[in-house]
Amino acid sequence: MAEVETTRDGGVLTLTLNRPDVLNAINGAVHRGIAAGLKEARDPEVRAVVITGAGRGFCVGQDLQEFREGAGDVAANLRSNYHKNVLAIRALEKPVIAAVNGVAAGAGVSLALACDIRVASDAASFVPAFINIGLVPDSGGTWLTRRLLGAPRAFEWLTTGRKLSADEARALGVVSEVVPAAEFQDRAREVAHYFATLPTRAVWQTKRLLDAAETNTFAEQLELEAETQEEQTRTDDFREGVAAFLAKREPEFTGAPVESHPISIVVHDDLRRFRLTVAFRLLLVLPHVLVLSLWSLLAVPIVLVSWLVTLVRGRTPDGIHAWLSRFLRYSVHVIAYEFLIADPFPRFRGWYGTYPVDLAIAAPARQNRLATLFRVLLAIPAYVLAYVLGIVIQLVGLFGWFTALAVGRMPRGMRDLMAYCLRYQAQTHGYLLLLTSRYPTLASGTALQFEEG
Ligand code: T3D
Repeated sequence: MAEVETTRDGGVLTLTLNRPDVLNAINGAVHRGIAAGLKEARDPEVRAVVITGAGRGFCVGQDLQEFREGAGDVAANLRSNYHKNVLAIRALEKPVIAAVNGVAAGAGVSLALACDIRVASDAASFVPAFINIGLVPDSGGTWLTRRLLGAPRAFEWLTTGRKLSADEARALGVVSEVVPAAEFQDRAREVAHYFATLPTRAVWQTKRLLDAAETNTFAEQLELEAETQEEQTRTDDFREGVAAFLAKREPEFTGAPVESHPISIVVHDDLRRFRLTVAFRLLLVLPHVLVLSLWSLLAVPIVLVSWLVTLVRGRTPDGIHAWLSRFLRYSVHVIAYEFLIADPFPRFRGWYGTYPVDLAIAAPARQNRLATLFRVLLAIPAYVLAYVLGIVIQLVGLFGWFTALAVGRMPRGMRDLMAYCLRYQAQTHGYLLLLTSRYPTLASGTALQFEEG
């Protein structure tokens, strides 16, 4: 069983630290599991993240068994593991909720404090613990407690190592609410789903602004707020919020980023190609072609159902949207592999964050019923262009094949051109599959992102 389990429930991604025998003490596998979960959380369909623990503990920090033979290079471990994960929580453009089910100690306290909000079971407690073994707080523990409690109270708590009960933590503002243990899971789920329905971009910008306020002057912060507000007015959620207010109805936010197409390609490929798998690429891709054909057969009735439901309700059901998103993403992984836009052998499941050429798809949004009715006809011009761009991919892929075979690398220009064409194709198919009502676009914008390989 995985040391960190990830589960999805609508827009909520839950990471459960899963070493209950040692109260979820952190070892290498836990670090890696948290890192992978936070990467998965970048999927636009995820709009809130929960971190919690299995069994009676939340997380008791570093696994002290690993110190039995000596501490090793502690600073290196902190830098390459703990720091990466707490920084990733702060940088994640979604709310992160610590559902503190039981005792939190050492870096487990830091982990909870790095989250945006903490909901605690009445069985939870908070133990700084570091001082008890002659260490200082790490993983942001001093910065985060000082920010929450102020220097004198943080100093007293961290140097005495005093265990705070959940109620004491609530009184100090360390947690926002305490829930009886029997009701805890339900309440944590409720809080997460509430956050997942908010205008995600506005929640993220609020988190970013509050973090920036730590170091900004008042005048700098005013300026940052003004710039951010201007950006927010260009989001669909802002338009929806105002429209809903004026129509006296509940808003339906999607969390879509600013003026970006809801379907975008994210590339984090290092351009290196393994000559042997390049040589046999067309053979190696065959199992994927077979699986993709089966997915395609299944997709036909599902799209028909989706079309009918969207015609009636003006919105694609969440479950169907999620399934078709995985189907489209998987097809992008396969095409990227086949034409050497990326090198690793893809997985068969189409999860976000599992391939260097990835497809980000926003949560379902309202769709115009008339445009839904005539979707196939409306898509024809885009489809013709997508077909032409498919030929471009094939030609560039052919030249790329010879180059990669000769030098073990794909030239950046070729890779980027193919990714650009692939993005248009994916947007066209997404439009046809009713994953978005936004017409495909050739404008690059934020819908094509190249990240460090
Ligand atoms: O190199 C680097 O990475 C440096 C980074 C350091 C970051 C840190 O986090 S340093 C701080 C490490 N954490 C601690 O010092 C906490 C140690 N644990 C405790 O003080 C207590 O366990 C608690 C107060 C948290 C809970 O007490 P209690 O009585 O509820 O439970 P327990 O009986 O002590 O623990 C239950 C089991 O979990 C027990 O195992 P056993 O005897 O049933 O086989 C215990 O050994 C194990 N456990 C608890 N904490 C850890 C642990 N095992 C490994 N590492 C732990 N941190």
